[in-house]
Amino acid sequence: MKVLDALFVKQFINLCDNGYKKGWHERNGGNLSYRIKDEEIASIKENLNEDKPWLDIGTTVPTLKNEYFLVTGSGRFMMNVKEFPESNICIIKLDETGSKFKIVWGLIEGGRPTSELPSHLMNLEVVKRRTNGEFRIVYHCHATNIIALTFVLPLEDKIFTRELWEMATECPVVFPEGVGVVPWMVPGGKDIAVATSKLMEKYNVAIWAHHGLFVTGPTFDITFGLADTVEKSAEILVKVISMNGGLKKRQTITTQNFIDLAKDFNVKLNEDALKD
Ligand code: 2HA
Ligand code: ZN
Repeated sequence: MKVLDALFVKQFINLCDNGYKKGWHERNGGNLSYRIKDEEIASIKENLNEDKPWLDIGTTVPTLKNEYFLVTGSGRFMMNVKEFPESNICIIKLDETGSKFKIVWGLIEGGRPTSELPSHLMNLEVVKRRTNGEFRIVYHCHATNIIALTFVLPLEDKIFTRELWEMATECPVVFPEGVGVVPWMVPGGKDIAVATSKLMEKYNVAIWAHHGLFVTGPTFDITFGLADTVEKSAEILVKVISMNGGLKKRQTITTQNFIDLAKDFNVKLNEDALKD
């Protein structure tokens, strides 16, 4: 099968386009990675070119060795992925040690995979282990309202979790484990990758202060839906704060409400965020 005919490639491209339409991908902002299933690779194998040089990842991800990933290109614009996928995304294969990769399809005009490849692969490694292989997507976007909140809320997991939960009743059901926050760090390197992947041990959402959002999930819809839910909640919070001269709320979803909700929806909420 042609690579562009594969369903996972279509879904990947669709996510890029939906994120762009949301306004989360100005210029070359944001990136996406997908750990490809064996049967999906088998279906497109004849169209991959394995005769390529190995390049350094910049970190080591031993449990992802020999696996294939579909990723966005460094410096590429999400805006262009739908129209020109072969120029803007690529499939990479990792080597025996999980420290090198080669580009086996895509980026036909040259270039490298996303500048955040270390963060993507380290997060994919953590969530692969944590979910027994179920999670295979990591998505980074510059979600406007989440970024805005990192200028006014304390950069604490517990506070972001509680505030975001309070803004929409479905939030604690969609991300019961809460969200983690990474303080401002230089993007693109191993340090921010290590900090983010530590958070991915317990959360599916990591917020990068003054930068954006990292989310992970099992399917494209669920992963995008998670970013969408978190950002929608952040947008409501920005409106509430703006209307109300600060963080004072006249009424909100209370601790007892969350406990009742968790019981009915059968979810286990992050206990830290339930403490008043
Ligand atoms: O791809 O968003 O964090 C550009 C970025 C880096
Ligand atoms: Zn970014």
